[in-house]
Amino acid sequence: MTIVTDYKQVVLTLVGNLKRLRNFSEKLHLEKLIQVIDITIRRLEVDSFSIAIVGEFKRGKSTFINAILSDEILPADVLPTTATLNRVTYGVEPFVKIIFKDNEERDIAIHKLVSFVTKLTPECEAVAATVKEAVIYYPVNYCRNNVEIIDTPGLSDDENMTAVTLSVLENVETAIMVTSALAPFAESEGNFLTQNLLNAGLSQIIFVVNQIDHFKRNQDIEKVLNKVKQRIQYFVESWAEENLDRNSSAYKLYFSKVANIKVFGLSGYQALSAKINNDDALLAESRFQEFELALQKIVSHERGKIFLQTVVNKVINIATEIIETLNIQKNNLLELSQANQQKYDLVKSFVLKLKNVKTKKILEINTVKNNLKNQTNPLIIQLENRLTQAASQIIESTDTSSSNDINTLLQQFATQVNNAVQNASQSIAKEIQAVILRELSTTSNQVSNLIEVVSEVMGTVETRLNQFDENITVQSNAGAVSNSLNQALNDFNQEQQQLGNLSNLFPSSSEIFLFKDEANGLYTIVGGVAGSLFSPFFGPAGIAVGAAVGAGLGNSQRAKNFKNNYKLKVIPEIEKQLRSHNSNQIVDDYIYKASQSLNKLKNSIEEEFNYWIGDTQNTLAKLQGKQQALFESEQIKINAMLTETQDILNHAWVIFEQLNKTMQVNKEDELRKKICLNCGYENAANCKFCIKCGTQLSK
Ligand SMILES: Nc1nc2c(ncn2[C@@H]2O[C@H](COP(=O)(O)OP(=O)(O)O)[C@@H](O)[C@H]2O)c(=O)[nH]1
Ligand SMILES: [Mg+2]
Repeated sequence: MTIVTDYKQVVLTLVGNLKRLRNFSEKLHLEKLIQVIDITIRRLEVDSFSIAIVGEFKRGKSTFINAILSDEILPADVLPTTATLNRVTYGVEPFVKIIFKDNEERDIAIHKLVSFVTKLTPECEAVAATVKEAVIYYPVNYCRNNVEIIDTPGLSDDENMTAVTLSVLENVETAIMVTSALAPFAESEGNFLTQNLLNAGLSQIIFVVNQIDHFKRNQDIEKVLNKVKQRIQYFVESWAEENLDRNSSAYKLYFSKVANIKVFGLSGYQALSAKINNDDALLAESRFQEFELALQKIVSHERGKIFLQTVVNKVINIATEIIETLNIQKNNLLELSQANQQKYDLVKSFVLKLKNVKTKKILEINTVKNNLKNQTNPLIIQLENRLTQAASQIIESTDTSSSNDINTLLQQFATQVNNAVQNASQSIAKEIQAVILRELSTTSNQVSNLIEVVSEVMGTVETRLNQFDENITVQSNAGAVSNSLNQALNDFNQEQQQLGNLSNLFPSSSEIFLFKDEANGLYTIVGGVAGSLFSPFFGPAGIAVGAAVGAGLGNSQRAKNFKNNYKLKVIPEIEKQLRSHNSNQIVDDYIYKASQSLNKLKNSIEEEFNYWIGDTQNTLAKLQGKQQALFESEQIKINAMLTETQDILNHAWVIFEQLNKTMQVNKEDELRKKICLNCGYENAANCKFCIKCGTQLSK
């Protein structure tokens, strides 16, 4: 399909594409694009063609249009005159429709126009301020078939007027920029051209250098025209250099509008006079016909292509902006997803840290359990030695000289040995207990610290998780976990107190009684609370003291013998009792209880941590899954829009190139002009009637 062979199909495709772009613009909230698209679609449907006459005030724009109309229709004056938009369009009978800003309409006679659209008097200016635009219906051939020529108020006049002019630019296909030969293309005109005209949606700009009648010599006129061309070239190129990337589509579009700068030097004023007075010589002098030929060509021959070009330019601009927006969104999405990933990773690292803390704590508690055994073992091993030592020491150090009564003496020995053994055993029991309690209390303190730190970390993690997705409320477990752990620690501390005194497992007090064994007549030491708590070291069987005890102990040798004898009897007894008693078992039982308590604590830690970690990991997976899905669906949507918009853009560029090519062909056609056999006027090749005298032109 080419535009030449199937113009209608191309238009349909463009409308379809614009509608798709509108849909995307809506999704992307690109309000400005929606507006441009709506206007463009409407223009496509109406098939209108608009030419705006723009330029600074007093360049002769209104006079120039009057010359086209061949009559003084639009008010022109030495003072800034035009205050509204004046649309000239075809009408069999001339009249004017005034459209007010409140959308009221009023038809007026054409000669009354001056009172509505000028600011020549304060009264007129007040009325003009209420007018949106004036539509001038006039039987001018150029305006047949929905062509309109728009007179704009002019730039730099005042701000409102400039705004009115700029608002028109998005809704026209061609702009004719009127400048004056007296001020060849001022800097302000250069700025208007580059910043406004070339960046508007329109696709063709024609330059008119008006008021050439100020120069009498042709070579001066040519000089001015060349100067204007150079200045235009300079402004266009330096702006592009500064503002556009050479490889961008904007650059290509920008230059396509000034690919062939058309500059017409003419005198609107002379042309108007010549037409009113039928002065052919003046008309020729005005050089107006050359311009009219171009205008004729535009409205009759090039119109469709220029119109398409404008639409294609708009499609390119719109699609490019949508693609830019989509790419930004895609980047944002990627950044968001990366930021999210980082947030997840951070939480994951916290969870992992907590897991490690837990594992370390469990290992530490296991070590404590082993310590209980390892550190008490040496004390158990010392037990027998220390008890027998205590017994011997007390036997050695007891003074026997004061008493000759064997019974009292024996009573005294028994009590002292008993006390010494008891003290020694209790002291060892205390040492063992101290070791165990020290380990347990260290554990308790450590776990207490752990709970404090860990519940803070868990709380932080939960707060973070809660911020991930405003639609998902993350249940907080940190408090409950911390409570449970504290409860377990309380229980653990309680159990330490319930462990009791290890020294209570040894005799705490007893009385020693001395019995005479009737069978052999010997005295026997017997634990007074035989079979009771005393039993670990002094069993129910008495200790035979032997025959040496009998006489008084005043003699030191005898006392020594007595003590030795006593030792010989008592110490093996202590050893025997110790062996039979199995004090290891008592300590083991104690340690077992302590270990059980540690186990309980350990299990609680394991359980609570696992619960929290498991739950947190689930939440994390849920959040991540949801966001991943959202991210992916968003990405799919963006990619789909991107692909489709890119297709539309590619299609627009194809049309763009085709149009450029046919424009080229048209330029060649231009050389083949149809000469009017009646008046000799050179008409464009596509003209059917002479635009000067109306004679039918031969093919
Ligand atoms: N000498 C000369 N004067 C012109 C020409 N065109 C317009 N003027 C005068 O310049 C003044 C401003 O013209 P006007 O059409 O109102 O300019 P506008 O403000 O651009 O619309 C008027 O006094 C016109 O008579 C021209 O081609 N030659
Ligand atoms: Mg004017």
